[in-house]
Amino acid sequence: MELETLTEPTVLEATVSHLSRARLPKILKVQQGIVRATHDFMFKKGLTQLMPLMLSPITDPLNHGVVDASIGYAEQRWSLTKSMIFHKQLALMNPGLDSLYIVSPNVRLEFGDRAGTGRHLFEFTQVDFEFKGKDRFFVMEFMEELVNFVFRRLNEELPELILELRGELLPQYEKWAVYRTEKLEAALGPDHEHIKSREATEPFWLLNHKREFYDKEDPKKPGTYLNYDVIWPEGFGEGLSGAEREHEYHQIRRRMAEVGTSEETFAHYLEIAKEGGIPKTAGAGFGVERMTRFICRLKDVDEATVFSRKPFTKALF
Ligand code: ASN
Repeated sequence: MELETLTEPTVLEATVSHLSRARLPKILKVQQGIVRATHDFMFKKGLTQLMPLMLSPITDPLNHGVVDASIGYAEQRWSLTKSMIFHKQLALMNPGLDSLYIVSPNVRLEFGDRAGTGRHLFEFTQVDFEFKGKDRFFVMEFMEELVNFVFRRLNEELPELILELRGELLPQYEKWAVYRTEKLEAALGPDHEHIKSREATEPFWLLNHKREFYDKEDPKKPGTYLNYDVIWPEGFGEGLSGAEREHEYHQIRRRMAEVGTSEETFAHYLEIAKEGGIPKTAGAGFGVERMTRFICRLKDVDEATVFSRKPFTKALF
């Protein structure tokens, strides 16, 4: 064996081989099918599409640490968008807008511990949607309907690709199972989400995560939260997160203090809240590449990228 074949591929070689994969055009076509069907579903349901923003003076604080991605411009600090959660709420201040969605690029410069999860990219796209005056039950039903709609369309439009990549056509689901984190944790321990995902054959809901201040605390049960995640089955893990939102000034401030979010950063948002300006909303966002991964049964979500975005890994383009 020649010495060269034993050495690690260079970053350039790895990049070229990643973008030349024979399966890539097929995976991309399925992903296109997901986005196309999603647009049609949103249009049919009357949600207004907003264009994405990549820079903002405020962005999602997230409930885990990432490397800061902000730049100085026009005597202000602008963060790269981690999610458009606040823009969804603020856009719904317009009395003529009741529901909206955004195909939103998110930059989350994850640390090395998320490089090997198979579920993380440091730059990805989520379909983020929000409804004024609706609750968690409405949003959960909406998502269940969206998944069946997208899956049906993929089966109709791309059956050969689905068969080749997934090994079978996509299912249609009945009502999804609902679990609570505290109950699963008591039964399965700290790794409950992954264990349950590996056991499951259909997507399910996981309720009540302790998270960012904007996820509403249950007024009837303080210390529990009116949020919900979609967990894809077969071990593919989290695919969506969403919640009913905090919109009342005092409660927002209480929750900020609880999770350690700086009030200073959110001063203007809080001013609007103080005037009662933040509407009562509920919504969610699903990761496009993660849905592609689940549908195509990809080992790693990075297989859905043309240019690798594996956390904490060098990329050339
Ligand atoms: N899109 C999520 C939501 O609507 C927030 C996020 O991505 N962190 O709750």
